[in-house]
Amino acid sequence: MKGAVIFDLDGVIVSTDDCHYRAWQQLADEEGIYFDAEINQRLRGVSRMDSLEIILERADRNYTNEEKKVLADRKNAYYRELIQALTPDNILPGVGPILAGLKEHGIKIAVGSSSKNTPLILDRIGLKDYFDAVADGNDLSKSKPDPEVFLLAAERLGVPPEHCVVVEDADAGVEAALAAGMRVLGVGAAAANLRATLRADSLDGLTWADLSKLPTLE
Ligand code: B16
Ligand code: MG
Repeated sequence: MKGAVIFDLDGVIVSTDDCHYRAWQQLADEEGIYFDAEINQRLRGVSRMDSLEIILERADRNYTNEEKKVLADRKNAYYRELIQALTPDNILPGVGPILAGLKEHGIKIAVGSSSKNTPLILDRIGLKDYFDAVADGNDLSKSKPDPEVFLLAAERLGVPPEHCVVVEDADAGVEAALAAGMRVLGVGAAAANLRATLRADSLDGLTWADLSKLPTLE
């Protein structure tokens, strides 16, 4: 049977990771909490509230649940301001040709993202109606590395998990894909992850045929 490819959004289709980083940095600076690039790496693919918990590890006081909600909303407002500037030009190199090639060869494509801002981002980059299915942070009760997001995407595609390949930039996402019983191509920050089935620095230079070499898609 024809398989499917499920793409993570942030760090795979578009580089919103820098916008997340800047928004969290602004919040941490305002709160007087230490934050740096290394801590930021731990936030890749992790939900907004779980990301906040990681940032608050360096806070010198405890925050109530109500305060945490206010902080998360503030960060999201900073982030949404930044992503308003996204356009189709921000789609990462190599993504367009791979998506088109997969479609042309009858392989279904989906987005599997932790982000509740997925609909806004897909709209800004002109890919709102392009995918056969979308599963995102608005649908989820558990964050990556839980497989929920990818299992839901596969269900919405009507393709069994063993016929799905995931493309991910986060270690948490690689684990989520493996836990879903899927093969996974690690790109960007996950290109060094030896748990990934295949690894590449980016999608630039790869073709749909490179992905289709994975037996799941045949
Ligand atoms: P939001 P992905 C993830 O997107 C980001 O990598 C992660 O940094 C972010 O905290 C998470 O989405 C939630 O995003 O605050 O917009 O709901 O990599 O799973 O596409
Ligand atoms: Mg990601």
